[in-house]
Amino acid sequence: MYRPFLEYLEKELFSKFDLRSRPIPAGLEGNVSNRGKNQATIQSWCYECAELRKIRYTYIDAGASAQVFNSVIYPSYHYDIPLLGIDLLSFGKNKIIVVLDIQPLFQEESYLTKYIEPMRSLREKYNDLAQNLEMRFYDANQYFSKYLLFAKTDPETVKTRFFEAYQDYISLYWQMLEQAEMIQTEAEIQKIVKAQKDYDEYSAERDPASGLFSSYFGHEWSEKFLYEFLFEDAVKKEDSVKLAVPNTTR
Ligand code: BLA
Repeated sequence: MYRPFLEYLEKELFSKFDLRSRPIPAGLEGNVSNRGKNQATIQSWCYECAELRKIRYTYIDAGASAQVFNSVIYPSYHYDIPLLGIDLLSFGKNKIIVVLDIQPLFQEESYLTKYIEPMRSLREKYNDLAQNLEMRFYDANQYFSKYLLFAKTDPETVKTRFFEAYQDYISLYWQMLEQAEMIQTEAEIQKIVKAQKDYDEYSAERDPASGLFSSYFGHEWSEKFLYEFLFEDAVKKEDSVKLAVPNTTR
């Protein structure tokens, strides 16, 4: 269902940037689940180039029971521009959720004016795809923009109207990147490094996909996938807690 979205993004990337493959830890590039009747496969791709330090996308195909296309694009640490976030989900015929956002690294007014206001006209154009749905896992005020597209919809709308919106948002993102000025000072670069790491940490902790991965591929694989690939700059909370709090029960 979302293959055309993957293909579109891939074509755009390869035509606009000089991509190199970015290694995916062994065993995490793909997997096949043999649990249950429906076979599920997951496959991921990862690239980098001078402007974008990590481009990752993942496709889950479990036939009619689940189709997922998920992607995050992380700019180079020399740019303070937002990340591009894509999460397209379909669980059976009746649960289709699409999320698309240019995700701000900071919530300061000046930052939002510079990078999020330019999204406003697209958001207005696609108002029907921005349904102000409540977020149960994430905080809408952290790493999301107020102009995100977030809709519960149907296959026909995905194929037509949402696909058009998808192309428009991606092209706005390329424009943003083209116009971005390189950061010069080490202190400013470090601020971006930290913000992108915080994004990974936040996302790894909240990601509603962990149950989905576990059910198909097991808990161990799922944790590795989250912490060593999807959000590799996140440090696992349990580990730091274990280090910080000595075991006094023995
Ligand atoms: C929700 N994303 C979800 C849900 C799942 C996934 C299972 C819950 C759907 C539901 O039952 O309501 C799935 N998330 C995934 C998968 C991956 C993943 C498979 O990261 C990785 C391969 N999520 C993102 C990105 C965005 C995003 C980049 O990973 C930004 C556009 C958004 N996903 C997002 C939002 C929700 C969601 C806003 C709704 C969450 C909520 O209700 O709080």
